[in-house]
Amino acid sequence: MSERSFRFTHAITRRPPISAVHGLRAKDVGNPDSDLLMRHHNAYVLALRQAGVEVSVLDALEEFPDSLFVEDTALCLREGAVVLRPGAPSRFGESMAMAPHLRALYSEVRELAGPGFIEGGDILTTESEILVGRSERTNSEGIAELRDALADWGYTVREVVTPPGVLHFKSDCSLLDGSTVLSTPRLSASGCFEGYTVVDVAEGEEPAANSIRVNDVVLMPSGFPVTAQRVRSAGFVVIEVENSECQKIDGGVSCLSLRFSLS
Ligand code: CIR
Repeated sequence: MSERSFRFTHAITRRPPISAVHGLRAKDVGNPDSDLLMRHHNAYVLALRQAGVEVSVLDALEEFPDSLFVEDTALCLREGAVVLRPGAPSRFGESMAMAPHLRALYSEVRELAGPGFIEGGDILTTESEILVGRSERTNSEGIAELRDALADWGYTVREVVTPPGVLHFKSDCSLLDGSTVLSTPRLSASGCFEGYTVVDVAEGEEPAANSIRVNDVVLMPSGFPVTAQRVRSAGFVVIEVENSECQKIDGGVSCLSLRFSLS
């Protein structure tokens, strides 16, 4: 079976701006500590490198407080990249800022014409399909535009639903291997993972659902020991990374990178 959904040669990240203290959040639990956020980001980049990925670290964009969450700006596949249209007005310019970096790497970069919206945090690419959760940031028009953009690359795009009150589809799930997902019970209960093997996160450990499989390891946010043990018991190698400061502005470990393979 192909492993294109989790074998990556490259990743793009962007340094946290000082303005990240003004990042969007559903609930105010205090601002991220800028120094600690930077230290966590450095450790995250190192963890990706140790997983065997060549990581580009782009300069901070102070005018966009959420610009460290590069995942929301694009969908990167083997055949090419698609520049997305974030549904948060304050984040729209982030995609435009990402496009030239994608063009430098890929021979084919597509842009969605709109008027729909779609953020990368709502997109889960598995071995057999691309699931996209409708959310406050991603609407059916955006999903239809993505489906059209990918048609000739042979991908199936399936529209699903992000649970109410949850920022992104992938706030609540991640890929562990081509056909195994880590999910919150509230999301898996929706039935969207029929045909997949599902590992549920432990009650009270919902943020652990946002993890990433990168080559031979699963990067998980630290502080969720029961779920980490479940993932290990399911046969995966877990590397924990500190993510407390991103969590204050609703960011998980997937949001901090675009991961892809150029070979
Ligand atoms: C936002 O609300 O857009 C940011 N504060 C967090 C974005 C997290 N991104 C992601 O889950 N892919």
